[in-house]
Amino acid sequence: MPHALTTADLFDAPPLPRGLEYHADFLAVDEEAALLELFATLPFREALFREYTARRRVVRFGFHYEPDEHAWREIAPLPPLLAALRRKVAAFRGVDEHDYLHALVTEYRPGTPIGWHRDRPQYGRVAGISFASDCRMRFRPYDNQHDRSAVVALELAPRSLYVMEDDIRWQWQHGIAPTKGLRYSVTFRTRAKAREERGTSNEGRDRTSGR
Ligand SMILES: O=C(O)CCC(=O)C(=O)O
Repeated sequence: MPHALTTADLFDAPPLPRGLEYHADFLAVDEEAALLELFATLPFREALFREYTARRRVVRFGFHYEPDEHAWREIAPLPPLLAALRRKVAAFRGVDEHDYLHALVTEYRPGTPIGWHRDRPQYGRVAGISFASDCRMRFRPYDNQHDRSAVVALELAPRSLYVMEDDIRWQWQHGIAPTKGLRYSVTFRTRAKAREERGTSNEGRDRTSGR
């Protein structure tokens, strides 16, 4: 269950940007093990973008926003274990489970990064769960991308949950440094409300806006 903050956390750690939350030990060890068994059966493929092929490999479930078609496409229903994970995250966040309409499983072989980006504006709230090994996730303000002192780093432990909503979702970019070990993540996304989409209109401005 979510990590209880210690006194050291409260006094030593700088506050996270608004809308970014981190919860260690969100999953139990046996829940992680069962999902890793599922991941071993999934047909991962390199993530393709218009201009390049990323090194990380992905499998998508639920609904996906297809930028070339400017449309939502239904891909495949979530396997039961992934649906159970979505239920757990949704209950924790107080969100209807079906609002997390998109589920992405990503495999990072050792040395695989994900570059600076914001998720597509068609997606809204984001929840990510980490598996198998640690990684360093970094955040930088969208309007201050060259100031290294503004970068906020978060070490993501296996079985942890992070949440990106509000400011961190729209006013910050994020990325993951090359992973040391094999890592998997599950990312659940809601569909952005019209107000959120209008609020950003950032497509084409982020070097890697679509994920
Ligand atoms: O692997 C993660 O936790 C982050 C994934 C991500 O940022 C993305 O797919 O856009």
